[in-house]
Amino acid sequence: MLKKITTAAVAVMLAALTACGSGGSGDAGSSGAKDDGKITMGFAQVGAESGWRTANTKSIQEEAAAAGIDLKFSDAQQKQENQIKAIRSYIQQKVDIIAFSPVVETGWDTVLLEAKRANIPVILTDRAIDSDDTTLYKTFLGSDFVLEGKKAGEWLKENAGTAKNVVELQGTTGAAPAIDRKKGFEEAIAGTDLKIVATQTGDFTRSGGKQVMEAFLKSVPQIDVVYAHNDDMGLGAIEAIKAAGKVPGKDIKIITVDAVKDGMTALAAGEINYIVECNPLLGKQLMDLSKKVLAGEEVPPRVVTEESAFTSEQAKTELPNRKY
Ligand code: GYE
Repeated sequence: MLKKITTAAVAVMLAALTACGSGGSGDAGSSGAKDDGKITMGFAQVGAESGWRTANTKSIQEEAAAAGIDLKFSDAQQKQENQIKAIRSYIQQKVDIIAFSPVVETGWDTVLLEAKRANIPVILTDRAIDSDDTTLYKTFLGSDFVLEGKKAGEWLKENAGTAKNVVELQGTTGAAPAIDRKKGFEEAIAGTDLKIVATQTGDFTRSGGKQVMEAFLKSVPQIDVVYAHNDDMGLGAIEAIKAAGKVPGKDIKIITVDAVKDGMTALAAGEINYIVECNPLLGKQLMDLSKKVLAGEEVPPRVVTEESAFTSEQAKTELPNRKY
C-alpha cells in the first residue's frame, strides 16, 4: 500500500515538474522573451566598493534601459552568499537571463546548475569563475586581468631606477582580478631586482588601501613602490603616505589599475606614476550578447575588452575625455 502511494505521488510530482518546465521562462518562445515581449534580466552585482564598480553599475542600468530590457538589479555588498541568494531569487522569479560579476572565483557550481536546470542562460561579466563545467554559462565578457598585471610590471621594470622593494595592495581575496593581477605582475618582474616585500588585501576599497598602507609604513623598513590592484586602494595609500610625511609619486612610486577619473586626476598631478586601464563600460556589450543568446544565436565563449595604459603626461591629455 505504502509503496503504491509513493509511486503515485512520484508520478504526480513528475507531472508537475514537467508542467513547470514547459511553462518556464527559458522556453518562452525562440526570442526567450516573456509574453509581453520584453526581456527580463537579473543582474547580481558585486557591490559598490570602487569608482570602477559605480561606473560599471551605471553602464549596465543605462544600457538595459536603452535596449528595452527590464533589469532586476541587486548589490551583494561583496559577499558571495548574497550573490547566491540573488541568483536563486532570479531563478524563482523566472527571469529570461541572469548576468553577474562573481565576487570570488570558486563555489558557483551548485547555484549555476540550478539556473541551468531552470533553463535560464547565464552570462558572466567582468569577473570569471573557476569551474571545470563550462556549460554553466554562455559567455564571459570582461578584461584580461593577467595582461593588466603584466603591463603594470613591465612599466615598473623599465622605470624602476634604484627602486627595489614593492608592497602590494591586493584586491578582494579569491577574486579573479586579485589573483590574475598578482600573477601577471609577478611574471613581469621575475628575474629583476624588484621584489614584493609585503602583500595584503585592501578589498578593492579606498579605506582598505589606506589601512593596509598605514600598517605597511609602520612595519616595512624600506618601501620604494606601491602596486595597488585598483585606483581606489592606491588613493587610500596616498592618504597614508602623506600622513606619514612622505611624497606619493616621488618618495614612493605608485602603480594602479582601472583609470577612473579620481585615479587619472592623481596621475595627472604626479601622485600616481602609472595606471593600467580596465574598462567598466560593459553594459552595451552585455545587452547585445544577452539578446543574441536569447535569440538562440551563437556567441563566442569569451569576449575580451580592449584597454590601454597611461603615464602622468598622457593622463593630462586624456582626463578631459574620461567618461567615468
Ligand atoms: O578593478 C576594481 C573593482 O572586477 C575589474 O573590481 C573589477 C575590479 C576593479 O572593485 O576597482
